Order: sequence, then structure tokens, then C-alpha cells
Amino acid sequence: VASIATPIRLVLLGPPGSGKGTQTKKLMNLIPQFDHISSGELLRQQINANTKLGQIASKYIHEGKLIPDDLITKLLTNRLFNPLSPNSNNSNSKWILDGFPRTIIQAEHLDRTLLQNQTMLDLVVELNVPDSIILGRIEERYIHPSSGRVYNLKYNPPKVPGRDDVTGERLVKRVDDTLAAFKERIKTYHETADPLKEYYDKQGVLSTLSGETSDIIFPKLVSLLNSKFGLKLETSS
Ligand code: G5P
Ligand code: MG
Repeated sequence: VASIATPIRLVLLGPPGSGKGTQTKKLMNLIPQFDHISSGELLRQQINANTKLGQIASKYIHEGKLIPDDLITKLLTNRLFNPLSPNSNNSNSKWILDGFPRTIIQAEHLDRTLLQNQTMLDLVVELNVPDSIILGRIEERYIHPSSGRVYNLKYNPPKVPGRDDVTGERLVKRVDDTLAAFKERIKTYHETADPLKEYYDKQGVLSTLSGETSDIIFPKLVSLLNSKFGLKLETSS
């Protein structure tokens, strides 16, 4: 496990089920200091807590639609620059934004907020996984709602079927892991991803990693970080 002095500020882009959460978890085994900020997870927490934002978000999420930009940007930047969140903004801060930004408006807002806080993005990684593969993953996904832990019946099954490894509590399906919502999410992704990629490509921070499994992509992600940040991480898994 590495102790690394440089800041590493990442955005993960990729279609639903492409493995944004999975890659983040694998990376945190190598660099535990990462603060994992998943926009979808933050929204699901709001829904579980039945907040006003959660009530609004729930409707969009059920339908597989994006929630309005102003709501999500506020939620995300509050989380990123919350003084209580670990290493949110110090000289060696390490964070991964998973699922945010998803629109140009969100990206521009993020850039402004980073600038105001005298920080910046280092790298945007696009996970490029064929659509044909990811539907199967979504059908096999189960989550533990209170912790956000994610399982897959084939790829990383729970030790006891239907139960969370840590608490033993029951696993559930995500409300948007239905065929109808998935189709909508994929469609939305393809409508919004190209302009976003172009936006980051112009900034010179975009890298695309392709592969049909997370185990193929992960070593590519690690070597990308090694070369970009001058690290010597090794993939053992
Ligand atoms: P989310 O929560 O951001 P999505 O749709 O972007 O949702 P999702 O579904 O969470 O992304 P992921 O994190 O990319 O996918 O993928 P994952 O969970 O790691 O992997 C998927 C499954 O496949 C898991 O079961 C995993 O174990 C398994 N798996 C991984 N790798 C492999 C492999 O190699 N092989 C196999 N067989 N399995 C594997 O957003 C949800 C909603 O919130 C709203 C929107 O409504 C959105 O639809 N939202 C926003 N709205 C507006 N703006 C934003 N910025 C928003 N962010 C969220
Ligand atoms: Mg996810």
C-alpha cells in the first residue's frame, strides 16, 4: 500500500455498468487515501434518508433520467468541499468523482468551483466498455443499500447468497436496474458523453481505457496513473 504525496484528482466517465465503482474500489486497495465520491450513491443516500432532494431525485432515477444540473452540482460541490470530508482540499488531496460531471453545464460548474477553491482536475478517465456486455452486469447486480456495497452474482458474489458480507443484511436490486430504466440510462449516456469528452479532450486531460472486463481495464488504469503521476503502483489483483 502506497503513501503518496502528490494530489490525484480524477473524474471517471463511463456508461452505466462500465465499472466506475468497481475500478474505484480496486484503486482504493492500492491507494486507500482516495475519497470516493459517487453522485449516484449520494443520491441514493438522500432517497434512503427521505430528504426533499431525495424525493425529487427518486422520480428521475426510477425513470433512468438525469436529475437537474442545479440540484446535482450543489450536492456534489458541497460534498467535495465540505471541510469535514477527508482531504477534500489540501495540498495532497486525492479524490475520484464517479458519475459526475455528466453534462457540460456540470463540467463548467465543477471547473469554476475548483478554481474558486484553488484546485484543479488532473485526469478524466473514460471507461469504454461495449453496451452489449453491460446489460448482463446490471441484471446480476445487487447492492447493500445502507453501505452502498455492490455485488454481482457472477463477478463478485456475496459470500452468503442474498446477504451483505459485512452485516449479513439482505441485498436488494437498484430501482434503476430494470431493463426499461437501463435502456434510458444508456441512451442518455450516449447523448451526453461525446460533448463531455470533447470538453475534456480540449483541456488535455482525457484518457480512454477500453476492455470487456474490469480485470482487463484495471492494469491499464494503474499504468496510466503511474505514468501521469510518476508512481510505481503494482497490480497484484
Ligand atoms: P449512478 O449510480 O452513477 P451509473 O448508471 O452511471 O449510475 P452504475 O450503474 O453505478 O453507473 P458503474 O459504477 O459504472 O455503474 O458500474 P459498477 O457498479 O462498478 O459495475 C456494474 C456491475 O457489474 C456490478 O455488479 C459489478 O460488480 C459488475 N462488474 C464490474 N466489472 C465486471 C466485469 O468485468 N465482469 C462482470 N461480469 N461484472 C462486472 O447514477 C444513477 C442515477 O443517478 C442519477 C441519474 O438518474 C443516474 O441514472 N445521477 C445523476 N443525474 C444527473 N447528473 C449526475 N451527475 C448524476 N449522477 C447520478
Ligand atoms: Mg456506480
